[in-house]
Amino acid sequence: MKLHYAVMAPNPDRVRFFLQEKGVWDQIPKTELNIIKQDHRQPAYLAISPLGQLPALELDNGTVLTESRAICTYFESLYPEPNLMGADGKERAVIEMWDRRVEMSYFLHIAGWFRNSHPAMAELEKPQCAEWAEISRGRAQQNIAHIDQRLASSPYVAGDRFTIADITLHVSLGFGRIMKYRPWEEHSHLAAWRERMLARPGVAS
Ligand SMILES: N[C@@H](CCC(=O)N[C@@H](CS)C(=O)NCC(=O)O)C(=O)O
Repeated sequence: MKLHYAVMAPNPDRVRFFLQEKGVWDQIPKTELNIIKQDHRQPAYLAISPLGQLPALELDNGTVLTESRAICTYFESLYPEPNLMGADGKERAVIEMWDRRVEMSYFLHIAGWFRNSHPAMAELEKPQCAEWAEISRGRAQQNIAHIDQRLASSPYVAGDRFTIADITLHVSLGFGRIMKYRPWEEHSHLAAWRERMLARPGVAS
């Protein structure tokens, strides 16, 4: 198997933190691509992953997984402990619900804001749309308040223990810093949760 990834990119980071939490990141064969240099749009990579997105996991039988959550699902089956995606049907559903909620209500809006306004994205996101960026910024700022409220009554995003949903939120907050957006400075429950995340060796790096 081979994992194709990039540094400082949120979807590859989601998989990296997941594997670091499982303690197996160093064991996985990998190739690192540079998104800014557009390595992921060159024919060699497009032959593996025609959408030209990272990460991608190439399996020995030729199967290619190209969604970060799907890649995590596969690694969860290879390395079941520590469990990060749910131990039974109900817990899996609850964790998926929160993970998707973070992704759809926050991460995607940070991405829309960044991709449509940051100069570093001008070559990759054509055309950039200022109105889209502004709507995305507003939605991200509105929706992080709901996540803060969730963390007022729950120590972790999906409940009483650390899961992939915390990784997705942590990666999303890191991504937002590119836009100098630090919502933990105005949301106290998010701030307390973030301190717990930064204390974890698997996600702090
Ligand atoms: N839904 C996909 C999204 C993958 C994705 O958009 N990856 C970004 C990096 S975070 C990418 O490859 N961007 C390159 C581009 O847009 O040209 C996943 O979860 O893996």
